[in-house]
Amino acid sequence: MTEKKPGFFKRLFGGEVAAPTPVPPPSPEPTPAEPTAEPEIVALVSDAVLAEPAPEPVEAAPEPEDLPLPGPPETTPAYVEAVEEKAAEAMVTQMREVAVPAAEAAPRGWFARLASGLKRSSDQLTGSIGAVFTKRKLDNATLQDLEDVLIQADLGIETATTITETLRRDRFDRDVSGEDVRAVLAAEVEKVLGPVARPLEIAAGQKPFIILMIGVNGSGKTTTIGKLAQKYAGEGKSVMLAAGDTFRAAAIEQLQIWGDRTGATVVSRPAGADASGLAFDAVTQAQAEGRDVLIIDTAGRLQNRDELMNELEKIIRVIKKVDPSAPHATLLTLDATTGQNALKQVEIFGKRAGVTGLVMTKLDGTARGGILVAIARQFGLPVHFIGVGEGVGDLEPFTAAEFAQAIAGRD
Ligand SMILES: Nc1nc2c(ncn2[C@@H]2O[C@H](COP(=O)(O)OP(=O)(O)OP(=O)(O)O)[C@@H](O)[C@H]2O)c(=O)[nH]1
Ligand SMILES: [Mg+2]
Repeated sequence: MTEKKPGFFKRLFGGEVAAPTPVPPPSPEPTPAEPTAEPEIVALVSDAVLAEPAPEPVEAAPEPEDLPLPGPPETTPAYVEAVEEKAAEAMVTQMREVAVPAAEAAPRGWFARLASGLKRSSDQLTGSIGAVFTKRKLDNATLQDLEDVLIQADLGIETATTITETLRRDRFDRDVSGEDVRAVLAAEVEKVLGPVARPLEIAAGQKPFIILMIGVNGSGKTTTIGKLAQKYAGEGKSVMLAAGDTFRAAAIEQLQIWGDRTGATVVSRPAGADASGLAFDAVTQAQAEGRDVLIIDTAGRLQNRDELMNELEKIIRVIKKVDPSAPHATLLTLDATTGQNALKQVEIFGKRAGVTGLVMTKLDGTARGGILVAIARQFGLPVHFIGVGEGVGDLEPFTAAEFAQAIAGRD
């Protein structure tokens, strides 16, 4: 994953990164009401379908009474449910089998881990910049090519324009190296990200400090909760987790595993229970037990599913009934691989749920880390943490200078 892949320039223009069209790509994430859209499940369905022996060629058309039941088996609710259950079981088994992952990453320096996490983004960007700036004096065509590269890297049109205009002003008609451009890029990215790189302060007087974790399906909410539980428990805080994703199969057990790993108490209700009721219980219990931190998980939901966003608003209303000042932090997890759709997620979750801060996950698995710059410029919301891996140690406080250096491929 961290190895430099050949042909990134081709991939850039060949389609791995979306073309700079204002139309957001369809979200890769499923909706809770459409269980077949779950990526792992889709994969399992395809595997199951692929694993089936190819039908024998038939000599003659079968009589109507010999025809199989109508509809392909993978579309029947029972089949989908069985596949979903299998996928959930597999995930939980995998989580149980894997020892706390990536604690082993801890001895490596923070910048090294960030740089290796962001390598795909920086390789793509710096490789493309290098390709544009081969033996060329800085002219209009080069600047145009550079602007295209920066836009394709999801940095946003304004940042792309600022960088090219800075170069035009300072270096026009002169030899410019890739390194010169990367320095300007890093400086501009840092300027945009500086104001949003703000730590999540756990107010000492606020007990319990209640964090609500929200986001689209699979964006990394539960994993981030596990990482945060580890961090706060490590600081000597008493942590409680609430299994507010009462919808998805195995979500409760997934959180319980994180509770076991980190020593945090997990409050849960049976699957299918009302999520706001669970939130009410959890806040009440955390108050009664004098916990320092309560982190509430929620089911993944697409921002355009109105009824699911209503449910989220209800969860927040119910939390406020117990503690009117809560939630003290409403964190939106954004999957960096989503690209441009993340902008819509921030906009709508922000309006409906009053997002107070962002966590960007999976920066290690994408060439699209530049989207964070576009989000910062457009919304100015604090970015508290970034996820650079699946392990418990792979959550880092967000710092602008390091991120800027790493994404620009500078050491
Ligand atoms: N590479 C990488 N994987 C991550 C990161 N954060 C989470 N993941 C993985 O992403 C997948 C989904 O993470 P979850 O934490 O279950 O996501 P979620 O938002 O709780 O998902 P739902 O509850 O289904 O909405 C898991 O396989 C995680 O291990 C990260 O920073 N880097
Ligand atoms: Mg989850």
